[in-house]
Amino acid sequence: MQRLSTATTPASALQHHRSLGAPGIVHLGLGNFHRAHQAVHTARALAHTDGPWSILGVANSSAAVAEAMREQDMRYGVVQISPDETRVEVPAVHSDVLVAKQQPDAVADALAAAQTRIVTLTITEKGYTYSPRRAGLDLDDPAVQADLRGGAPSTAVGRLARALQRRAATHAAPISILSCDNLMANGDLTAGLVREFAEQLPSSESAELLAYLDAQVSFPNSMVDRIVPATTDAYRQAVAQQLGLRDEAPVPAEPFSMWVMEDRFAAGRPAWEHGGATFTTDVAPYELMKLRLLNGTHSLLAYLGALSGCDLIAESTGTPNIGEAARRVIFDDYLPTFSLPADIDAEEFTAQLFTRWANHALGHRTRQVGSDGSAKLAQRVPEPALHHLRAGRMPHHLALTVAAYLCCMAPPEGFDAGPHAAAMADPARERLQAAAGAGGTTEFVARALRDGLLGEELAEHDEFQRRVAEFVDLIATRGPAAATAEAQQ
Ligand code: CS2
Repeated sequence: MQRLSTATTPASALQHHRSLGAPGIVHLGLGNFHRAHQAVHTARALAHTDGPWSILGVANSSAAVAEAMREQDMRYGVVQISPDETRVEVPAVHSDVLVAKQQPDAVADALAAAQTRIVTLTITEKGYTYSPRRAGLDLDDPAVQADLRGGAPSTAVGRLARALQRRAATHAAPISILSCDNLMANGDLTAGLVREFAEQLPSSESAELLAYLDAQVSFPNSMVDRIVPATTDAYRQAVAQQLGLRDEAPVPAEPFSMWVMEDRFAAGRPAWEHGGATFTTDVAPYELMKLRLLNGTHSLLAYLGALSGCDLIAESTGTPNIGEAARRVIFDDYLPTFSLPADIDAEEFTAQLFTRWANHALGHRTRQVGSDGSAKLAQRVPEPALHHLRAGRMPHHLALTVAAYLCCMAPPEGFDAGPHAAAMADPARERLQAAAGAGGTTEFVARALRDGLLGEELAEHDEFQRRVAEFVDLIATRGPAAATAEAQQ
């Protein structure tokens, strides 16, 4: 079978037929999410309005996708999966790809180039070297310290700050840094981290960078939403079936996609409004809706699902006691904590979420959503939990979410969390297991929460800790269904 390439892509699958303009966008984090989200919206925008906005995609360390894309003239299929249809589209919007670990200088040059006018980021929550304990840049992280000392940076914040320093010292051209990760006020957060990095530099360097940041760099906030599972052979086969071509880098995705951002671009932008994105002056209500209703509930579905033997989010959603727990966490614990955007109806949005989660054909796995909970939960649970606790109410299903996470990471003695929990990757797993080793459940939960997992205020909340500990014990002794029944009383 022929390989996907410029010559073989059928016109009917191409999202965009123009020749590519200059790489005005450098993207950090060449993962599936970027390739099925910003790349697709950008291709649609370029199909409508041409411009110097091709994307230079930068993978952090893994070379596999970059190599496959190179062999395919930067092309790959986005395999859109709904229960009754599979469609393949080829965005064809990348002009080149790099791997930061292998080509650090080329990445630094690209970020510093005057023609680069936007840097987009999908580096995942843990890629920001953010410390919830410090509520800022993790200055205890050896990688951050190394980046501050100099040499080729290895953290995203270090890489951005060093590139911006170079821009400041050379052409000083304006640029926008657009975070597309699931973090509250992701633009403000990124700006704050880069500034903190700048403040740690020797004073003359620091002053120059801070002045450039103030004058020439914008950090718009954005909300991104599309469920994008990991690639498997099934998706390679789907491209083979649909296009009759071999694609070694396809990306599966649900049909739904949403992108809402602030229109604060220091050096222009693609006509994303023609590519399905929405511009607004206030992204916060969309971020809150997304992070709490979708991502927060997703975590509950992942952990309770994994503990109940579900491989897929769709199975977990379809398990009655877990589906009901998802409904309760939405209506009792998340929805009362913020105001929805004016154009969104709670019932409709929630019904749509359940339909999206129930998409079996997508094959979205509990282990994928459950991975890196130590970085994700901090964005999803503490603020809404504190909202209720400060008013004297216990958010039972948020406590249950945290308990289910802890049971997946550090299963209590004699409790088998099962293969899906065991397969969840998390940098905090070892620490949590060590914390579980000594003392009873209450001490374990206290130690785990004080580890910086959910910020200080929640970690010190005795009642919340106790409720989490009760759920951990219930899950371990009587199983997750007993815990959901208890939470629903
Ligand atoms: C998920 C998200 O893995 C996770 O934590 O909650 O990746 C989710 O699928 C996306 O944010 C959907 O937009």
